[in-house]
Amino acid sequence: MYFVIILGPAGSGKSYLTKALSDWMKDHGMDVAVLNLDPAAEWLPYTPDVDVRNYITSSEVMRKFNLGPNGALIASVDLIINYVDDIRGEIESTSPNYVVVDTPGQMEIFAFRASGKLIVDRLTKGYRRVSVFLVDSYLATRASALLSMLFLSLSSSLYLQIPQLTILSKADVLSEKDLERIKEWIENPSAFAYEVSKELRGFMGAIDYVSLIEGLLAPISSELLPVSSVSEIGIDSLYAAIQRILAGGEDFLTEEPSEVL
Ligand SMILES: Nc1nc2c(ncn2[C@@H]2O[C@H](COP(=O)(O)OP(=O)(O)OP(=O)(O)O)[C@@H](O)[C@H]2O)c(=O)[nH]1
Ligand SMILES: [Mg+2]
Repeated sequence: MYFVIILGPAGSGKSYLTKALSDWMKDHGMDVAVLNLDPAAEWLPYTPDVDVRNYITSSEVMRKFNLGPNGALIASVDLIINYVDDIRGEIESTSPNYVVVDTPGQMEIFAFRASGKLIVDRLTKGYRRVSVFLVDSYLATRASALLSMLFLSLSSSLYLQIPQLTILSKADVLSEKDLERIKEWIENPSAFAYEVSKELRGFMGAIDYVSLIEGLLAPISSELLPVSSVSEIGIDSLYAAIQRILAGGEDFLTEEPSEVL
């Protein structure tokens, strides 16, 4: 079994990508289970095979403990830990090749708190995993916003300690020109830094943006892959990139049921 964990800020397109990627894999003959780990989701664009909401929902926690929406989400994510073994058992009983995991909307609650890491580690223990971090294309056309998102991507990867792919979600909203500009920034840290400095007009002028950007881009191995769940742009490339991380690109390794490591 291989875990693909979809991460990203609220509204970045995690749930739609969970659907698009898992549908694509199924269409290509793979055995995929979809796990919803968002206890606050009221509606999902897919039907999960395994659903945390069968164990706990934020609305229930809100009522029971008299909490507001954020407090309830924090508490429900903390409480998921009690059910991780059951969730893992449900997944293992169907032993799919891949498990695509949709995560809670407020990523800071999941990716930057002790319980999030604990849940991911316990859920995936012994199996290979990769996370896919979504940078919303609506933000990526502004160099300084893209830079902030790259920080966020790096910090979630450092916190969860999972190999991570950083992708541009909702790429269908970008024009060819936007895509070219973003590609140039990624390939050329000096051009990226120049644009950031221009936008920030001297704010934090003491920062050496070129070195900073070089450092941030180093773990984003090749490029910021443009992907769309609506037009399916880049889903095949995303799958190939996932494969490269999980199995060095050898399909046969991930298309057969895996041994526990
Ligand atoms: N144009 C476009 N819109 C998209 C795409 N993917 C998602 N969206 C839209 O973006 C919004 C948020 O998508 P979701 O998949 O629910 O995002 P999310 O990260 O799961 O959101 P939360 O779980 O609420 O944080 C929805 O209105 C989708 O219709 C895409 O590839 N292209
Ligand atoms: Mg969602």
